[in-house]
Amino acid sequence: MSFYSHSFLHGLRLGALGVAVLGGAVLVACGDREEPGPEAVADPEAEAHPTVDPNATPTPDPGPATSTVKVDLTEWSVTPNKDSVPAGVVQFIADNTGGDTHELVIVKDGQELAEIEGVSSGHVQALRIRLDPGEYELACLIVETQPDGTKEDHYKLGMWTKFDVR
Ligand SMILES: [Cu+2]
Repeated sequence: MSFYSHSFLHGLRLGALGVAVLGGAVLVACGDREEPGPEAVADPEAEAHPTVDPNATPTPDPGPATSTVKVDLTEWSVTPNKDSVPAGVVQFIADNTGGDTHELVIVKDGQELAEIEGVSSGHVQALRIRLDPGEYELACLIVETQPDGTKEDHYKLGMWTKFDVR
């Protein structure tokens, strides 16, 4: 039963979010922290998409972008060229203008919806994702361990910003 619930919700989530990563692997967070159970059924994200067929195959391509957001990644900031877009298919272009490797993660309610991993210094990579209205975060979640053992947590150093979809 609990396995069924989890698969059901996962299907909803994938169905609701068509994610395509250009030039990279498709990666969709599964929400591991969520314990399947009665409370998971009340997931507001799932309830927001009651018409999605739980048996539907995830759409690998969300379709053409309705908005494009260029996101500058550097030490230690994530700076989109706009702080909100209308709901729809958003193309994020991550531009690493810094010296370290960074990533761009789209976060909603503490869940990683999609990410562009490992953007090297001086490189640009894009992804498209369908986003519903709401408050999101754009973040780099890389944590590096230095030779002396200290951690360099990009998020804690400031690599995140709020992003609104209206
Ligand atoms: Cu970073």
